[in-house]
Amino acid sequence: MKADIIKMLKERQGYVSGQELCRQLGVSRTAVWKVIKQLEAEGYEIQAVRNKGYCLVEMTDRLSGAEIESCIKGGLIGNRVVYFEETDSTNTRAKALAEEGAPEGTLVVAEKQNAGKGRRGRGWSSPPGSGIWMSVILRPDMEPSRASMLTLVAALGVSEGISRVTGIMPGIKWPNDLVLSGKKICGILTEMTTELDSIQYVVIGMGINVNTDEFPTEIRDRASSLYLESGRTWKRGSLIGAMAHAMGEYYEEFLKVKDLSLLKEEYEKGLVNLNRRVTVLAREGAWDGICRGIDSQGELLVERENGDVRQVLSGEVSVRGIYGYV
Ligand code: BTX
Repeated sequence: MKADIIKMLKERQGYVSGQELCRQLGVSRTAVWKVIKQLEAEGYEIQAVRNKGYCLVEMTDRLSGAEIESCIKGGLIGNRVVYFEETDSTNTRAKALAEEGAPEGTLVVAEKQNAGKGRRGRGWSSPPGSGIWMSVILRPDMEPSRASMLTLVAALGVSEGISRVTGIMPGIKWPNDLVLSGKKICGILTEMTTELDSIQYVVIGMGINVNTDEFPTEIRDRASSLYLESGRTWKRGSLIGAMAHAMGEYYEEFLKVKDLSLLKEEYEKGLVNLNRRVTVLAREGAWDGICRGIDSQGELLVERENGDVRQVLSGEVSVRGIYGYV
């Protein structure tokens, strides 16, 4: 009910009468009044005027389960929201929920992670109040070998969601980072559990630096945020709503063919590596080439000096630009 009231207040430019809220939600005036008081205590500035009703004047950027639910625009992703004030890692929580049978589309969000995970055992800085740390549970009916493509689907969704809300279009550094001015503003970690030859569930974790104004010294030179790049702060709830919606749309496209052939062009539009020299850090040694895009399986196409084009599998290698991080 809290999420419904937030949503109704947000959608209306002016006042919503208490009577209307009661009627729509099928609850008493006292119940509505109690929720309004709770929302005020949580930082929403609500004007209550006799004979007119309630009007949302301002809201802080504080996240809560109800705030996130009020921002979800329908679609698969975010059909269920699980929110933590603090947790170890939303990926770890999402995996536990998936084991218990949580449905596809469940979105797990935390204000703070005390053990945020990057890839290959690396950490992810996830302080409270400034970023979006979230994971989504997917249950696609396909072979496990196709799951790594979902990282690219998520990158598209996050990038499109950011662009719809802020007008800023981040670049994609294949396969799983979003960058602005050559610095990382988002990382994606995909984890999977399989059962024989099929996927039981996939958890896609996304960390987005939104209003971060300062990073730990060890990542300061390669991390940035939407705030640092645009000079203003953004409402994380609106971003979550837009990213979840966009990701749902791309995921639907992906499921039609279970590969990236319908999304390849869109992905390449954002690909910062495109037509640039990259260094592929493979286990057998590093080699250079020019990035020519991706194929329908999400592999990076890298042209060598002799004109041969090699496919680079995500997970196997890291790709670096010859200058700096991108
Ligand atoms: P990655 O291995 O590509 O990147 C991790 C590296 O990025 C770290 O070693 C560090 O150098 C740098 N780094 C750490 N924190 C940040 C940050 N906040 N911004 C920019 N750079 C940073 C990328 O791994 C995958 C990250 C996924 C994070 C999400 S958050 C929600 C979900 N839960 C969870 O535990 N992980 C995912």
